[in-house]
Amino acid sequence: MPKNTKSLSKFLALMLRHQPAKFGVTLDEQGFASLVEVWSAIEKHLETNYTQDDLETIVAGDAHGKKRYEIVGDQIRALYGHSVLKIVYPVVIPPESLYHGTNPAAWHAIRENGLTAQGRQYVHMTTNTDTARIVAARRTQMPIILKINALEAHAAGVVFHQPEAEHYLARAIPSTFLHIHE
Ligand code: HQG
Repeated sequence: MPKNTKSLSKFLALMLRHQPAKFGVTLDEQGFASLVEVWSAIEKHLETNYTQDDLETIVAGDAHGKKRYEIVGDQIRALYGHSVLKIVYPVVIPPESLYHGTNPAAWHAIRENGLTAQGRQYVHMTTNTDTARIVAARRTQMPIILKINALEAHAAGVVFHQPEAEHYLARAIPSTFLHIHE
């Protein structure tokens, strides 16, 4: 049974999204780091003895199937959420609908201004309402699930990216493509 992989996942996010240099790790321009450097940082900075299986469990996705990292050959990267670089994602055609979980206070602003990236590089959307609800529940007891007419937005020129199967990104979504799903 894997140990507290959440701590390792949070450490990877800090290192691979925000502060690689602090942990002696170098990212290439698409966010990839050498697994050797990453293991060296894990073993130096974390007290738990994590195994390759633990790392692979995290890379495979969390309990809700959300993938945050990928391993390619002898390298690993975070799939999104970087503050130190901009990954170049291919442009994709989105499904007809996507979902975004938010909270009542934000909804007042979103209704006026649409979804905007706030502190991030992109607005994050999912293909399923369960994940949207979990994202929203980080901030509120009263999640608001927005349905995005994604295909329509795409037809109107909004550019979508897809870092992993259930997760889409866009710079912004105008309010005309949004409505409350539930
Ligand atoms: C809201 C985590 C006011 C938006 C999660 C959200 C996700 C607006 C908040 C990923 C707005 C931004 C992203 C507007 C949007 N005015 N508020 N015009 N437009 N908002 O954390 O989507 O665990 O930056 O609704 O699971 O909550 O890091 O984005 O409430 O997948 O892997 O402004 O981050 O992934 O909050 O979460 P965030 P998010 P990880």
